[in-house]
Amino acid sequence: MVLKVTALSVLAALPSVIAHGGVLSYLIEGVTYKGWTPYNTPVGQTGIERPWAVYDPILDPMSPQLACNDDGTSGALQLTATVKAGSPITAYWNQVWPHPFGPMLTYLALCPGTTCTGVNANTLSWFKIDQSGLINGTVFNGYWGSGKMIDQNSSWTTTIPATVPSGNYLLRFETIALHSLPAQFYPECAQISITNGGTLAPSASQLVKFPGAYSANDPGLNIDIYSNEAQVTTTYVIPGPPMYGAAVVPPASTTTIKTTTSSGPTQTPGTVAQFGQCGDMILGGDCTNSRSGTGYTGPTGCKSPYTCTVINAFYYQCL
Ligand SMILES: *[C@@H]1O[C@H](CO)[C@@H](O)[C@H](O)[C@H]1NC(C)=O
Ligand SMILES: *[C@@H]1O[C@H](CO)[C@@H](O)[C@H](O)[C@H]1NC(C)=O
Ligand SMILES: [Cu+2]
Repeated sequence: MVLKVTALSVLAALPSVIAHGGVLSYLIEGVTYKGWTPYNTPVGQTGIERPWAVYDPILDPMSPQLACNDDGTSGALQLTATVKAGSPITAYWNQVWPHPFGPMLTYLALCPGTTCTGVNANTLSWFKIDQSGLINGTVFNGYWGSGKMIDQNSSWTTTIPATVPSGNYLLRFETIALHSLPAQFYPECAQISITNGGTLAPSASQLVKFPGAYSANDPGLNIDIYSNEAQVTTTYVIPGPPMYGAAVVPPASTTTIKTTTSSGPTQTPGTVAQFGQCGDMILGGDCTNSRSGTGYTGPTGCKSPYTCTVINAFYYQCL
């Protein structure tokens, strides 16, 4: 009996861990660099990745953790990888990455001085060197950068632009998951020293702070991918600043995606009674595909006349 209870509580604790994650390693010019190992003690950990503690997403675009999924500081035994400008860098997420709906983004930030070690990530100015949003299909069920990342062995490869000046940088890989609102941010950073660089510094309009680069009202973040409108929308505005190196273009005529005010899941009558937990009716109730809460796999639909209502990103209730 005691054993059974223990096993059950372990199972119950698992989904919140395995449902999310982050970058665990990097491949740079044929060399694999171990990343940070969350959930292990920081004592003795060494690697090129900035420390981060848990697999949970960041839900607030103004969180002080948004730069590197931690307090912004380097580890006690922080390392730096050397990489030539023009080279690809691959980041590997824990497998299999569970969130196929949302963009992939990669940023660089130049550190002052001769190393990024000791530099707080929140003080830096970031520029975007790579992004992938809605690749094809509709916002509702299209193919996204994050889906491509999953298809690529839960990895993403970004090429350091050959034009970037040499120096010490933080490299920030980010995947944003849009299966629930608020949007989920998963950023991690590595310290790199770029050699053989070019001469094109980012322009002022391409530089942003984290937090600061995103707002909860950004059309690419305040987006209900389950709305009727999303089912016919084939464009998506990737959040953040204009890309580094992009030609300056006049502002496009407003083709932003409108978001609906009521953002509940599609309502199909079900079996859940008033005040019971419910979930998304379209794709099932798990964290992987549903907007309805981490690890929830129970029945999705509410008994008539109750409505499945968003309480928060992790809990929907029949009200
Ligand atoms: C979207 O792109 C992917 C990868 O290129 C492809 O496999 C898929 O068939 C495309 N889907 C549509 C609807 O075009
Ligand atoms: C897939 O990624 C893992 C790291 O998460 C790596 O160990 C493995 O070699 C990769 N497989 C392929 C085929 O690249
Ligand atoms: Cu998750």
